Amino acid sequence: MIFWPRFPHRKTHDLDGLWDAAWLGDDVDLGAVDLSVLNYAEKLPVPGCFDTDPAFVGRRGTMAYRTRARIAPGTASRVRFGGIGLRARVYVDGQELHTSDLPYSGFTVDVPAAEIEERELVVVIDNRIGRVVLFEPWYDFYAYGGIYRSVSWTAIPAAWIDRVQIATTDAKAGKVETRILLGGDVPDSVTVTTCFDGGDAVSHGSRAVSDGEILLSLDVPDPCPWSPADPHLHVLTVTCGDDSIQERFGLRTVRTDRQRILLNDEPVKLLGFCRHEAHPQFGPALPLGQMVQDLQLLRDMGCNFIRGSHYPQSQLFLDVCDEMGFLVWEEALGWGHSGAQWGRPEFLDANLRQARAMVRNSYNHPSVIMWGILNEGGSHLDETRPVYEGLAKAIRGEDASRPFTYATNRLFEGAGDKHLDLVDIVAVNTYPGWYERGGKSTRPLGEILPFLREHVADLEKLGAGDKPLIISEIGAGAIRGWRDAHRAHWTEDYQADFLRTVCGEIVENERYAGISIWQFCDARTFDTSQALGRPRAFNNKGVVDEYRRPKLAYGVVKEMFGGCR
Ligand code: ADA
Repeated sequence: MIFWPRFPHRKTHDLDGLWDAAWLGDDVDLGAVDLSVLNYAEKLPVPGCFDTDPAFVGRRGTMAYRTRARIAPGTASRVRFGGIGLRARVYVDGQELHTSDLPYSGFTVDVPAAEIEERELVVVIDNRIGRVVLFEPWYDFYAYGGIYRSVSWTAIPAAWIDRVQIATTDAKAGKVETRILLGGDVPDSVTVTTCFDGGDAVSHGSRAVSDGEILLSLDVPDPCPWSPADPHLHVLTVTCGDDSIQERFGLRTVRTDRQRILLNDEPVKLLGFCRHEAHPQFGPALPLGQMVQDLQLLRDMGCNFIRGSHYPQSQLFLDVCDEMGFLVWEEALGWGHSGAQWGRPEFLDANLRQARAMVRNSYNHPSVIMWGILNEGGSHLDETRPVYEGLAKAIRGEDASRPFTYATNRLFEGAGDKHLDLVDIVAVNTYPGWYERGGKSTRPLGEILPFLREHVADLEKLGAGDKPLIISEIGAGAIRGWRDAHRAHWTEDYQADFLRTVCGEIVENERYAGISIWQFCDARTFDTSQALGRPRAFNNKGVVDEYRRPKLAYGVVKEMFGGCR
């Protein structure tokens, strides 16, 4: 499926569909693949994960995917990938063109022109953990193998438009700053035309190109701000020379003011969930229908907010969030790093590449209101400072228009979290009443409120008392269908009681700028003995199960959030 932006002058092939596939085994490295001897005996869907399919379920190893497209001879082209996992090598007509080691991140591959018309695209996927820096065996979600998201192939002119970044400076008056990013044989100057919402084209004459970019300040005719209540979208068409691009965007600003988050200069309270892109049959390769259903359920509960835990989001999903009026925290992949990774140059390098790609890919989504990094990283350690600082700087360098954060669970460790000075919004993951202190009470619900209030006091001590605070994770596990008079851990009853206590506090207390409950739906996790604390090898803290069937807590959250939007 083709997501935004669109290129009206280019021939674009949507490559989603059934591809040929060849299973190479469980010990073949990408570098050792000989394409000429592959036997494509299988058929697999793209988008899709091979290890959710009955024939390869649970397998770890290497799979080659193959498809073809007709590109006019002598024409250069680009293949656009919405996201793969865990590692991919891309070949066209047998020539190796790219390796992606950033799971979930969207990327493009430039393909040189050729004299043949029918071109062959092969993508070899390796889903073995340990082959990429950014996925470790301790991550509490399943590491799938496949082409998770849509793929398209487009012919490009000699000089082409890569993206146009659109930043709102005044939502009501419709004032935007645009940054046109060019690629290919970039000329010194080029004629530029713009047009909003299919209206009259405005010529900007010949514009000088500096560092591959052109900057323009524009006024949107008939401006209508974007908000959750009225998610109005505008489309900007930019033509430079022979190429055109259509970017969809929303007029909205987001900033923080002391303890509050302001959307279009009005305070907003973020009420919602952390959401994994997960389904037993599809892994993270969710069909559009499932994305829409998830958002309908979230809306039904009165949510306005989604933390896209724990990786760069699908562009298609963000398109739908733009249209349905959800506010999204998008975060780079990273989970619980507290060991030896910090000093390794390749760790910083992969994180920087990933963070920059995330911001560039998602820049124009009005739904995305903040950037996050490194879930539960070692932010209490001095040696982690260069990575946190480097990423904060890189993200702000790409986009100064959105707040920056990371989810910490290190307020209590050592001298506490050491990098809160770097964030615009403090985000705390905390599990009182579930992973109970001491582990002695049968129903430790009484632990929740004192613990949350302790966090608020901690922030004062750590010098972050004046920043907005989001409880970015809190939750309790429940096995759907397990109801019991004891209302103990793992019952739907305990989870419902737990979330009633939590939501009551967050909704009532103005100190909290928001919450993303852990989590929306149950999601598959490790296939190892680490799953001993994860019955069924699922993280069961969803308020709906993996098939989106509600637990008792669904109704409780709906009751507590309802009317809060
Ligand atoms: C952490 C982590 C989540 C999940 C959660 C839990 O906070 O960020 O991904 O693993 O714990 O369920 O314990």
